[in-house]
Amino acid sequence: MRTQLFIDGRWTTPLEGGSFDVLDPATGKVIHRAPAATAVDVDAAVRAARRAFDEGPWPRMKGAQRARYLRAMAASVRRRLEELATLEVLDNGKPLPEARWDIGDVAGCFEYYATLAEELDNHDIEPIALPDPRFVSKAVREPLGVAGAIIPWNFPLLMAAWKVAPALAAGCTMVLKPSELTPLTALELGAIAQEADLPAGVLNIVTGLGPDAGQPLSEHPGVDKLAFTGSVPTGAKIMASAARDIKNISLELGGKSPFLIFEDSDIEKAVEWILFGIFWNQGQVCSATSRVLVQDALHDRLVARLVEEARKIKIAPGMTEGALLGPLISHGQFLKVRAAIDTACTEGAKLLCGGVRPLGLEQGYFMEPAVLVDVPLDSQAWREEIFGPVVCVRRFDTEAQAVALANDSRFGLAAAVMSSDDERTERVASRLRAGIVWINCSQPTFTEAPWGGYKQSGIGRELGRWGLDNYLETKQITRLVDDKPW
Ligand code: TXE
Repeated sequence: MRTQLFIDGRWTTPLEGGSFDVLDPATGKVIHRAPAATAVDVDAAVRAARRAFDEGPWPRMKGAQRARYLRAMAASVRRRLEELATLEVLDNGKPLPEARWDIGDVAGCFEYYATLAEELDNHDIEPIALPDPRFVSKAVREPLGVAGAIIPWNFPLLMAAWKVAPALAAGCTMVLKPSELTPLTALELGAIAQEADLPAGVLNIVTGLGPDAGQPLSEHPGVDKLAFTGSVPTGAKIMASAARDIKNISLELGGKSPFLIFEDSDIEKAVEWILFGIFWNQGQVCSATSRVLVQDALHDRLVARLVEEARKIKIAPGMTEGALLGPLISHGQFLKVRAAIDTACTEGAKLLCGGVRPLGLEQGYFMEPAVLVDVPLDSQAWREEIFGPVVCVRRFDTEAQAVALANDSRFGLAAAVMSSDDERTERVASRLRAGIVWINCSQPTFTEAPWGGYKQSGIGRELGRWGLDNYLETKQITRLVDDKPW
């Protein structure tokens, strides 16, 4: 486990010498003291990234050349898959098989953007047809500059990859600020960059607290672009910092995603996808389908089966064989989720199961999966992101009512719909105000497809070619070719 920051290709001790505790959420015990960056370290990291961008070869290399570094990083991640997955379990608490998927996806993300970097060599110049024959014009795509990435704790290394891989593919340089709750695997990216011989300053990693390290990064005038995933209040602060000197921003800010289940759905499949859609990663997923809307005729039977299956979920530390639900990330998150359940019950909802610490697992931040029904529409539980293993279920009558209930939210990240009528699912999908709509499933995520939200769920799209566009500027170059007098 690393005790230093990664700045300008070297491991460096924080200039003010601080560190912070890293806890294992399965035990609540301190497992490491990570380096705590402050504004001076962030400044050194941004200067290194600036130099690497302004003077270094990185932004001027052919995409194919950058792709070789990205592929080397992917290979290094694959070589270390087991080690990184274990570290992720220790730091985040998630079950080991999920951590293995995440790390496999990290390697896949670097490989995918390596391919896009290669393709960029053929698509970086686009001729523009002009109505005036005295001019020829072209649009050129160029790297945007120095990017600052601030990421959360729910998918620690994967969230880093979603930003680092496209930024580097585009030719940007980057300063990455992981969450203080999960700094371990992100720091390993420094070693992975070294193994791949990445030029100094192209990727810099500063771990530390939000106000001490994140804020100076978001305010630094040497940063051209900010990419953030996290909460709405922090996203708003980052947007305000960016506004000071008009930095480019992309924000992914969570949601309150609906899952519409029509009465012609297969009840067993519906239960299976609801369970995965909300209890995967302990419900700490920005796209979690936390509001389930079930058509009247199916509602009672479905709720009964849901509770039956939720009770069977094996809750255990992430390294335990067969564990399906690990601990929540922190004591603070446990209390926040517990408070959300209590408030829901005082507001009129009924708790059918869960929401308590399982017997025998009192040490960590474990919670039994909770099912809430009759959740009032104006309650906090229905409206605000809980970010834990809590599903809210309501009934609906007509398709129009279901769509209206689904769209009645300040968020719009994801939504899901299930029905055996394909015309209906297509119709509903087109009416849902969300950046991602799953039909007859919930949560499958592909590096190739755009990811991001409507409304307060954010600005911009990650993944796919949209993710690369996040880190590119477009320049118009127009030449006068016929200088006869005008
Ligand atoms: O998020 P924060 P927290 C939601 C979820 C969760 C809640 C709070 O509902 O319960 O947010 O989680 C850095 N300037 N999501 O407190 O504060 C911080 O260090 C710059 C949804 O962990 O948004 C971390 O690296 N940076 C979500 C990152 O911001 C600052 C995933 C995220 O932390 C900062 C996680 C500041 N002033 C939580 N303050 C999703 N969209 O997936 C903090 N940070």
